[in-house]
Amino acid sequence: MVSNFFISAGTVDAEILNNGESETIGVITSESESTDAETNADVSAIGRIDVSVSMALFLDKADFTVALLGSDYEPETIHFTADKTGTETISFSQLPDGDYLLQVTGNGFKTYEQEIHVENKRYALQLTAGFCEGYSYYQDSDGLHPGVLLIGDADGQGTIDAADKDYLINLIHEGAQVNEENKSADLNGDGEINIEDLMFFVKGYLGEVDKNTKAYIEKSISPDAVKAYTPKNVMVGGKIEDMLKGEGEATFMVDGEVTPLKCPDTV
Ligand SMILES: [Ca+2]
Ligand SMILES: [Ca+2]
Repeated sequence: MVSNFFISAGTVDAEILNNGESETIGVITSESESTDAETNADVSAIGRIDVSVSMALFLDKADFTVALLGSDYEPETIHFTADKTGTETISFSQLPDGDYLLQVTGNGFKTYEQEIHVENKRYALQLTAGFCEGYSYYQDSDGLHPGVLLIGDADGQGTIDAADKDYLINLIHEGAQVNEENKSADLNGDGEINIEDLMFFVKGYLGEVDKNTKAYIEKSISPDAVKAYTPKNVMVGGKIEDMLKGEGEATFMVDGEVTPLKCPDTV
């Protein structure tokens, strides 16, 4: 027996080809009328936004708060230290279609904002603290680059301008210690306010000129769009949804014959 799985956007047809004849054993679709509670999820709220944040600056400490305005999600905070860099991903799933505003804030960083129009898909964005090597961020480039979290908001007002430079230089001149009021000026998070912070300010201040710091948004099919419906004459082992997402394997038994299937392979 030969089994084929045909997978398309949101709809999956399962067929068993037996001796050259085709017999459709089921149509798997996000709109199928299954009695399984899991397959009856609200198909109008399948949008998903995945935000990845990583470090492209050598900082002792940095915390970022990621919020999706327009959604019911609470903001989440990401912590980085000199020893803990890497990439952190925050996902917002089951989003109804509509317009959302991604907002990322961090001590000493310009407030990052990007509008995302959600329409039944998965939207993936990468953000980096600082610019990455190997990408062109100029306005007339192709725009295929991560978004940039700009360092340099020394006075904690959410923007980077000449006032930050004056504020920082005054603090350095005074030999100020870091406290709750001026902590934004400790841009590199090392517990001191000095010339190193001024260097980081310059990175962010100059970084904005003629640059596009917004992330390219990668669109793909939402994993929540893939819902499985099992016909009565088919027994299933494993989770079909996991298999369709490429995360697992399901076993089908039709008329007593077992057929293992693993997406995207055909058997
Ligand atoms: Ca500022
Ligand atoms: Ca510092």
